Amino acid sequence: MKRIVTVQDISCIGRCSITVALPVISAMGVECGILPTAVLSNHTMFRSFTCKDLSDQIEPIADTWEKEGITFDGIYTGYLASREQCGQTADFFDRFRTGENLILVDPAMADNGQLYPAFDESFPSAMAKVCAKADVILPNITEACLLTGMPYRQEGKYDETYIHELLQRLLELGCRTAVLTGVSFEPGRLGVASLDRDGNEFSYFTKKCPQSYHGTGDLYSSAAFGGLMRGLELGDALALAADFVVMCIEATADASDARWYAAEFESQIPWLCRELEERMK
Ligand code: PXL
Repeated sequence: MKRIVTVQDISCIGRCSITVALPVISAMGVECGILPTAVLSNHTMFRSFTCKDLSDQIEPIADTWEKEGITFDGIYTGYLASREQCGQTADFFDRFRTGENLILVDPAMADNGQLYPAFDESFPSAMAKVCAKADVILPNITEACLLTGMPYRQEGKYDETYIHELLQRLLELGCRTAVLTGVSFEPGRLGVASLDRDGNEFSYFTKKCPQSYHGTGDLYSSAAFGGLMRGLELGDALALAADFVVMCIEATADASDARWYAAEFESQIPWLCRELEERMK
């Protein structure tokens, strides 16, 4: 069985980061180690939150893993709590990269044209250095603009040329493959577009659900990474993750006790497992 480590926070309530990555990646048949960067009472889209920064734990944990000879087939990073942690994460890549493992960075820091509340304007340049060391990065359009300095354009106000330029600028950060999430060229359709250093392009669109819930970006990255770890081609992994997120959003919208602050993914885990096996054939 493949073993990965995911580096992101624990938000105790609000289904995001590690409380999404761990169940989703485990269910996909991949051992999921965790390196928690912070413990929050809940994610930062609530009116209030507590945050205990765990930066001082990252190095001793990494030292111990190195001493124990622990290795990873993949490293997946999400929300990082500070600029300092971006530097620590880049160092972690240098220590645990083997040449064969896959490093995926979801620069979770912004959405809908705005940085998340816990960050200031200096954060994106620190995250860009983490992206530079990744094999695959998975920003949304807001994050891609903050990483590259390109102007942010809302849905309906951009075309394929804009998305292609964003992807090219993301590759210039240093990563091997850039995947943009939340791309829409026509009403009612939403999807992803990717470009790699060899010029290979891919895009995949699903119906656009009218609802939106927090944590769907983390569900997307976790499922895509799980698929990649199980040997799916990039395009197949991106498509599986997109279909999974639609299933989760629809299940949440149908639930009588749906919570505004998170997408209900648990009920869709059996679908994800079945579909993964099917698409691996
Ligand atoms: O879903 C991304 C995420 C992860 N972790 C924390 C967050 C958010 C988004 O707001 O606040 C703490």
